[in-house]
Amino acid sequence: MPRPHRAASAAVAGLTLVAALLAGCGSDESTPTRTDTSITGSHRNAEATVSIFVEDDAFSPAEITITAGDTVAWHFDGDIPHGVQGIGDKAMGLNSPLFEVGDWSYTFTSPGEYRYLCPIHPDMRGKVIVEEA
Ligand SMILES: [Cu+2]
Repeated sequence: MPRPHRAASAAVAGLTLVAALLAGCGSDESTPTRTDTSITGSHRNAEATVSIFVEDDAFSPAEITITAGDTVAWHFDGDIPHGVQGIGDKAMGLNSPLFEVGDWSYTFTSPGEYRYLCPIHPDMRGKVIVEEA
């Protein structure tokens, strides 16, 4: 049963979105012991979205501290492509497409330090420190 080819790009975009959502939600392999069992829903208090700007050859700010449950949104605005790629097992879920201009976000559910770099420019590095909620 052939499908119209023009649907393919929309489908790819949809899959990319789903993949991003799954990546954001599926990285809880090292969940710390939670003593606060009263929070059972998907919403914790005061979840925030924090912005990092990706211009040519730098993440700005290069280091941020957030609270578990917060989302980091990388805003790409350069003349050449950049990406976000985690360093080490802890940051494995950080794996964005390459953008010259675009947005990519990731929700950090587990406390710890997440280091990342741009896969094209390994000298472009950043760190997200996630504190316990
Ligand atoms: Cu780069």
